[in-house]
Amino acid sequence: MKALLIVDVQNDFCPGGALPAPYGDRVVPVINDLLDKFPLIIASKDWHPEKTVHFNKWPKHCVQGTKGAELHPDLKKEKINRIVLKGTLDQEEGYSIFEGIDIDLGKFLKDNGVNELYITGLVTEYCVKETAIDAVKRGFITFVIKEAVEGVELKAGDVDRAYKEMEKAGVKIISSSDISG
Ligand code: VGL
Repeated sequence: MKALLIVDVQNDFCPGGALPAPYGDRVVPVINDLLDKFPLIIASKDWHPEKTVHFNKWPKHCVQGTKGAELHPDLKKEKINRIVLKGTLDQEEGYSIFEGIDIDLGKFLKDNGVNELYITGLVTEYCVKETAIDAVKRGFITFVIKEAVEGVELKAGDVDRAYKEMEKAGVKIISSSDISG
């Protein structure tokens, strides 16, 4: 069985947010169009405390309970089966969705018969990449849907390097039109 993962499609990672992917909001309609093709949909939220080691590296973003931490308003949230919060502790980075606190996601997916993961969301070079590589390590057949992810591209070439790293790790990069169902 396949599942869709929606990584951190939150206001702070979209234009106008605290740590925006320049075109972050473009993923929203693409993801919305995919929702009916998946029997199981998990979304993550970066959910940081006010003070965390994570903010030594990054501008303050996705602070628990703030507007910036909310999912993008146009995302069809009613189709999401579970929401996983991550990066919740002050000594934690929380890039991979498998580090979320609410459930042991790897176990939950396996218990539900999931063997294929389709990854979407924000941002390509960090949480998407870490989640995808983590998924391969945990034995899932892992796809990243290229129209459904966006990067921040802090340095020119970062997004390309992230794709190469994911492919090297065994992640398959696909187009949303490749998905049946
Ligand atoms: C992310 C940078 C810092 C992400 C989170 O969601 O990809 N990127 N924190």
